[in-house]
Amino acid sequence: MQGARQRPPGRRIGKGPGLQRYSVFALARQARRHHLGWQRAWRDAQPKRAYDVVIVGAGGHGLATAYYLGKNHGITNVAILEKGWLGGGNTGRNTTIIRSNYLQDASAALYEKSRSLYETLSQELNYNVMYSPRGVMMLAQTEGEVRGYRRTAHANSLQGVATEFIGPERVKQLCPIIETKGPRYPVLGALWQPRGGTARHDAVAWGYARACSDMGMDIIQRCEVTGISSENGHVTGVETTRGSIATRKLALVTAGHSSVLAEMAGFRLPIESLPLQALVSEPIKPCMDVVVMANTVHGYMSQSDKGEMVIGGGTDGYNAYTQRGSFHHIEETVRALVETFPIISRLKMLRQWGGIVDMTGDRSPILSTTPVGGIFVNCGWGTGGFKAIPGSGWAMADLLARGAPGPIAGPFGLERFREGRMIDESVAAGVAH
Ligand code: FAD
Ligand code: PYC
Repeated sequence: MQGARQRPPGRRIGKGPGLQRYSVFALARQARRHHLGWQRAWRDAQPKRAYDVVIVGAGGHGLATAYYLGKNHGITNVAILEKGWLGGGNTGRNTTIIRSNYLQDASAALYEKSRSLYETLSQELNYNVMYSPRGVMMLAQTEGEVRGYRRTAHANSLQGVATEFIGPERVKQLCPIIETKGPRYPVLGALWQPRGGTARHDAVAWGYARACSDMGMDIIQRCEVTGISSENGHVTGVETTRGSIATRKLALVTAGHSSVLAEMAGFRLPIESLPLQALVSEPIKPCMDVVVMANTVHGYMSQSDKGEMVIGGGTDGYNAYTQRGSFHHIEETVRALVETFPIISRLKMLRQWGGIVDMTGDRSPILSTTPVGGIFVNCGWGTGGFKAIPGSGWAMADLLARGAPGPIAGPFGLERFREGRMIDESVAAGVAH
């Protein structure tokens, strides 16, 4: 790529001449200086006239794409444009569940790649993303779910993903606060992934941002893309609220706003945008050290390091762009969880918020070339893309650098909707839709 500032692929991030390394020694040194010597984690970049690659959206997926472009492919003349603040979209609004217990081979390969990258992400980025593989269980509360999860456990063992189907006694042992003999749906077992868990969502965005900035990439916040230009069927640049920027490679990584960006480029995406909400309770003493998802009654819960119960349910039943969500959904979610965990019945809820998720018909993502030359799209993660950030970034960087998908992104192209080659994950997607 001409004019690219090249960095040898595979170089370890965090040892750049300019970048302060975080360590216990750095902490001690800074403590002696009253913490006045810390650097900014990333530069506040001004837009240049042109870049080799422009990425729209500084959520986890956009930032991870940029990071692996630099790390794996040596491409660093990259701008990441963000209309708000980095990590302010779904990446900073999700409930941080990480798992790879999907049914289809293509999904298991993508999500397990991602989960395995999470295992060492803090060391790789020299930034504590607080990955906590505390274990994730998906409760089976109907005979249909028992059969479905047993099937997934078998598929996972063939795919090399460590999950197992466990009975109700083991569920109770792992999570004593569950009411296994529930009033409507008793717990019949669960799909258990011991190395699933959670991570700190903001830290994932911040860690990638810091590493990208260290590689010389420009993260440009408060810079909304308002138009996309092309000539002879190939992208030439973008219009933004901070001026025009030329590029021959453009990645649209804007989650719930993907259809808006696609319309600017002149094509359509099979995406629906829906609000999904979550809430947290007042902090309480540690009472739960696993993540539990109860998809039949329709709710899930984990406990944060601060002690808050982190709670979510399903998407709203209609398309919208409000980062809020409807009130009756909270009621339905809380009712489901009180039934599953009676001890939370008198907890006060502290905060509630929403994000706009990008849903495909088969509940699988899109990592793809598009009808416009040089434009690539990464979207359709719906309710479950936080767990996928490292793997998606890895695969998307490959797609951008080579202009064609590698083995991980291959099955997730847009053409699957035309060819009827769906990757059906409507059950494994984790929340009911
Ligand atoms: P985002 O983080 O939304 O980033 C896209 C960015 O694009 C935004 O910052 C936006 O401002 C920017 N943008 C949009 N339009 C423009 C424009 N015109 N110009 C410039 N910038 C623009 N996933 C899990 O795996 N586990 C979970 O437990 C989980 N829980 C969830 C709970 C909730 C309540 C929600 C809402 C989502 C949840 N998800 C979960 C899904 C997950 O959050 C998303 O799939 C993931 O964060 C998507 O990341 P992203 O980088 O694609 O999108
Ligand atoms: O994908 O595991 C998931 C998830 C949980 C809550 C929202 N999404």
